[in-house]
Amino acid sequence: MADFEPLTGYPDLQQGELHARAERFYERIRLRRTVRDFSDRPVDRKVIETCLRAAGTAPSGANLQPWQFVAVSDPAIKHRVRIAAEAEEREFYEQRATPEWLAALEKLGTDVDKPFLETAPYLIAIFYKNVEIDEHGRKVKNYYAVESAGIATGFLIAAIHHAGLATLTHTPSPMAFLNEILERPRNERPFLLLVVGHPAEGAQVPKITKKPLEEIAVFK
Ligand code: IYR
Repeated sequence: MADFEPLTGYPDLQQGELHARAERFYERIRLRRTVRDFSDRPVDRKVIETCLRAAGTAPSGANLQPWQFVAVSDPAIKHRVRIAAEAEEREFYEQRATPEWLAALEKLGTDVDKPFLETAPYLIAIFYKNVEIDEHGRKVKNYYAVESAGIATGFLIAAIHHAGLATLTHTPSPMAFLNEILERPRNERPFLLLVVGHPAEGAQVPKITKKPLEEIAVFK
């Protein structure tokens, strides 16, 4: 049975204030950049916990919250992740990637070497769950698991940026090695590996642009 309560957190704002708030968020989020050059400066676990709490507030199919986050700071585990990810990446760059794909990546200057997987203080592996396993070992279905994990990951990236830390969305493919190294059950499917930390001093990022509004949106 549905149980309802009064909505809170939506004050009755005037147009001017709506504009100002929308603008403020845009000006802040547009500064987020994918960083590949991380400092080894530690990050307090509490910061990561709070950002994960923010991610956990994301909407999800039937509110089933079909995600699992694994925050890794243990150097030995990060090392294993790096070795496994680089093996997949070598296969990608040297065998699997089409010339077209490699050409699309050229402006980002990425390659097989992923030192950031060890340098950055935190790796957050995000898994989505199409099914949940209940206490009797039975499968219980989730809905829109991938979409839900994607939304939660967006919240997480925004929260980490807002806190003042850099992120890199890393997608070695396939990522099955994450289940093994992080000892996660098979119903948890790797979605993305988020690298988190302070940018290295003097970090450089590729000169890229974002599509203008007119290209990404229409109003009817
Ligand atoms: N996963 C590889 C390749 C790569 C693919 C895309 I799509 C990117 O936007 C960036 C990189 C790597 O991490 O190098």
